[in-house]
Amino acid sequence: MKRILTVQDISCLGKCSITIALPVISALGTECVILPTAVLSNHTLFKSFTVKDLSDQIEPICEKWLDEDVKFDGVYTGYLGTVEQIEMMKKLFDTFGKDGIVFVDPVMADNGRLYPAFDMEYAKKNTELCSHADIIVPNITEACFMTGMDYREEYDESYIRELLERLTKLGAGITVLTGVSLSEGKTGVMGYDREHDEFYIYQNDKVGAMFHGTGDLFSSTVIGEIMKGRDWKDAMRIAADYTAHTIQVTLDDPKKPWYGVDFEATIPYLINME
Ligand code: PXL
Repeated sequence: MKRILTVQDISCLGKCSITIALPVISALGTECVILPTAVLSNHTLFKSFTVKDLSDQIEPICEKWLDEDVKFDGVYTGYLGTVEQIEMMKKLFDTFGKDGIVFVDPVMADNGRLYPAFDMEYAKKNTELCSHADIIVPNITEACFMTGMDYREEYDESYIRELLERLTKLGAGITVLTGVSLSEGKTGVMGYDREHDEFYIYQNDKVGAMFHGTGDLFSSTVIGEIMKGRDWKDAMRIAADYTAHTIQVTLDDPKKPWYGVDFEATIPYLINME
């Protein structure tokens, strides 16, 4: 069985980061080892939250795994807490990422703004981290913070291509922009594979709602599908369709939580996707 390591926070309540990655990656048939960066009462879009930083646990935990000679087929980082933790990830990639895929979701911003816990220094460090990855999946807001380009709500394909070109210079082999709408009523991804000099666009019907944690759902699905042996483009397509389907199912639930999506209801659908 394939085994990946995911490094993100545990938000006890809120359906994001590890509480999405662990069930989704497991359902797709890959062992998901977790390295929690912090424990939060809930994610940071609630009106308040507690946070216990776990940075001092990262090294001792990794040392135990080294004693056990554990190997990973991939390392997937998501929401990290501090610039110091981002620094630690570079070493962690050297130690545990060299036999597999390093997948970085530079979670830090959406809708034109940084998340409450972050500042420009964090954004800069997160950008550096992306240059150590094989695959990166920023949304448009994150890409703007990473490249210095202006954030736009309305754009055309040339704007997205320019963002992709600038992001590609950071160094990852595969760069994928998420939340890309190239025509009315559509949304999806646009990616670039440097080795094959190949662009990929996938657009599905836009569901008229935004929910928290959907980026984590998308990324967990992508890495889970890649671990199944799926080509990166198929993995992106499946993840985009699955995320859209889950948003729709959540909207149809009269008792939906405001803070996240009902991915629990759609896991059976996911595992049968082609
Ligand atoms: O879904 C991204 C995410 C993960 N973890 C925490 C967050 C967020 C986004 O706000 O606050 C703690």
